[in-house]
Amino acid sequence: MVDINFLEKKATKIRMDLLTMIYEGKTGHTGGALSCTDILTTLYYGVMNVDPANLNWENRDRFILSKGHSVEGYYCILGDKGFFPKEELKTFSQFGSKFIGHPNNKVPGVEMNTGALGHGLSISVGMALAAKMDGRSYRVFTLMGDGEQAEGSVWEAAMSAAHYKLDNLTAIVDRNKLQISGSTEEVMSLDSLEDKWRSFGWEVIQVDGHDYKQLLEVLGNTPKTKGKPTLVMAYTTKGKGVSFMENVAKWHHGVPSREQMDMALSELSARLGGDCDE
Ligand SMILES: Cc1ncc(C[n+]2csc(CCOP(=O)(O)OP(=O)(O)O)c2C)c(N)n1
Ligand SMILES: [Mg+2]
Repeated sequence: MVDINFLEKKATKIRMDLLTMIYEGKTGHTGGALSCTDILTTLYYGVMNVDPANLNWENRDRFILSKGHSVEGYYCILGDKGFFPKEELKTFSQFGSKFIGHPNNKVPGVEMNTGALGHGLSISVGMALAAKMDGRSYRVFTLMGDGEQAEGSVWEAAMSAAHYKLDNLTAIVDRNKLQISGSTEEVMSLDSLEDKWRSFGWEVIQVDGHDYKQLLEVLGNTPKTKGKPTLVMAYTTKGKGVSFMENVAKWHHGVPSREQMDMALSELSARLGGDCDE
């Protein structure tokens, strides 16, 4: 099993990289990208079976970033894993770059274009169903936002995943309780979200979305119940890792000033304890 300290350091570096990308690209969904960094790091360095040298390997695990606006950490991880030269990320959000502000499948490692919320789960259901039909053992993971739960298409997909007994499908909700313009409870109340998923026939597991041990244990061992898709409700903090961005709705989409960048990078580098190379 992958070392927890390794994951923690890796996630901290990914946070520093994604902030730099947003600062240099002068645009980005900062809060949501920081919110899901630990989930993505755990998936890509500790759980999923993917091979950057063999993009079309039929048995690779699939990942769909349904909350596509939080693309920055995802690109940084794919670059770090060697899906493309990291240098290319310097073109983020520039005219003509394939590294646009939402995932697109011109980027090696990205399975599907996303960004219009509410579609990642439907695509994932198709991929999981295809695995069952073809007798393949790969798993399918998708990450949704909690604001995204207001999309009706999420629930059509949820219903069909249970109907087809897609236990090779794991959906994660980044439960940071904020969406674009304020709290999820104010914009579209969700509680009890766990009960909703359970009533749709899913196995529901709650985790602390910043606790690598819990994430590894749960994401590494789905399905818990044969014949049921799994919903991992990951409780997170939007803007996690940068004190002045945490739980502040306006950082949903925001570019730090030079001074704010320096503060953010110094907070994060303090967590590395002097280890900046690995
Ligand atoms: C179909 C659709 N409607 C609206 C938007 C605009 N939008 C972008 S992000 C966002 C809020 C998403 O909130 P949440 O899912 O909670 O994401 P997170 O908090 O993780 O950033 C909205 C409404 C969109 N991308 N797609
Ligand atoms: Mg949210």
